[in-house]
Amino acid sequence: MEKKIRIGTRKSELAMAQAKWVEAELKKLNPQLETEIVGMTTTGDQILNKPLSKIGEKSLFTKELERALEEGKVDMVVHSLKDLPTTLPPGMIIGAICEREDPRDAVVMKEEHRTKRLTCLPAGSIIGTSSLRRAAQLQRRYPQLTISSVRGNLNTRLRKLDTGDGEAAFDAIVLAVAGITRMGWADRISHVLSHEDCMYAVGQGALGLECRDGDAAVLRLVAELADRPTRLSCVAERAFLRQLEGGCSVPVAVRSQLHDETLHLTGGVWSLDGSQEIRRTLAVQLPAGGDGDGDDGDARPGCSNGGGDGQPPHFVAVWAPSSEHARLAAAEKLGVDVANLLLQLGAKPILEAAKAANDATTG
Ligand code: DPM
Repeated sequence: MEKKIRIGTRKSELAMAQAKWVEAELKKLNPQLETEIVGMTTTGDQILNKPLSKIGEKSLFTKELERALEEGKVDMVVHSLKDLPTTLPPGMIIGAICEREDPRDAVVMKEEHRTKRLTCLPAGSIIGTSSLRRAAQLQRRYPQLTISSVRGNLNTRLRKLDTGDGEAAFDAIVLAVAGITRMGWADRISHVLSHEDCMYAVGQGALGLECRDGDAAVLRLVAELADRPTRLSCVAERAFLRQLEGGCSVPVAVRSQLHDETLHLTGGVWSLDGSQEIRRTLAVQLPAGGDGDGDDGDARPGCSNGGGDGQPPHFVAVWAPSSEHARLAAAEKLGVDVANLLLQLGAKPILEAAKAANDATTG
């Protein structure tokens, strides 16, 4: 590729670290490639005083970046996949999902509690998170603890924990292992939460590379960074979320595992206080096909909008080579099936009540 590749990203330290990682991986595979990282501030970065779930607008962290992509000011945008809505604006596509880090959440304790687990904290201890998903699950498992909102970027949150500044004196905060690790703070993790304690967000721990659909050169380039197992899991998770019509404003969580070509997906929904829970697991045996690692083969990046072979062009906005289409269709169906099962079991009123209650309180 002759031209310089401009990589768009938010300006937070985490987002910058993620963009630099992608840039380095691209250069490993293409030593001649010229690249530039373009950092941008988004609406979401400017509203620091409200919990995410209360800001009320989807794509808060992605809109400005997508405009730059559309206008050709950047050639791709690096996102935490969990911040990318399941439906993208027309003309945009997730060209690749990179290998997932540990998708789980972790507890970071205040210094004096460092070696303790959540179970050992005194009643009334304050746990900081503004994720409704974490709050509902933790409240259910640990009713003796108090969950309190904390926002700001990761640096700000850790500082609030360590200095006791701000809205509450937190005893611990809960964050994604992936983010803490990418910031170089893995040593601050007191313990990782099991799936019984807290399932993770859709797409958590994976990076999504958003591109212009039809930009064959860039799609070909990013396809080299795609990780097949991560893509399968994340397509199932995203299909689950889309079918539930969930987002940041409701407590929804997942867990997925790929063992010997069988994909297992657990989905859950909770009331805001965690008192109600619906959680089920389904599995699918993925069809054989493709060429093993599946990322080149007959891949024709950029032709995703009209293969003429009757296949859907992409899966929950994720591009894939046609050698993977049958498996991804199965993964997508798994996500839809788990969502439909939860809906049959009464997920809808729980989600609607959570949405209404969340909208009614002021942030
Ligand atoms: C979304 C949520 C949060 C982020 C909601 C959720 C956490 C918000 C909060 C959709 N995006 O997880 O239920 O704690 O107030 C975000 C983080 C990462 C990506 C930080 C984190 C980490 C990297 C990754 C914010 N987005 O969750 O600790 O998961 O790849």
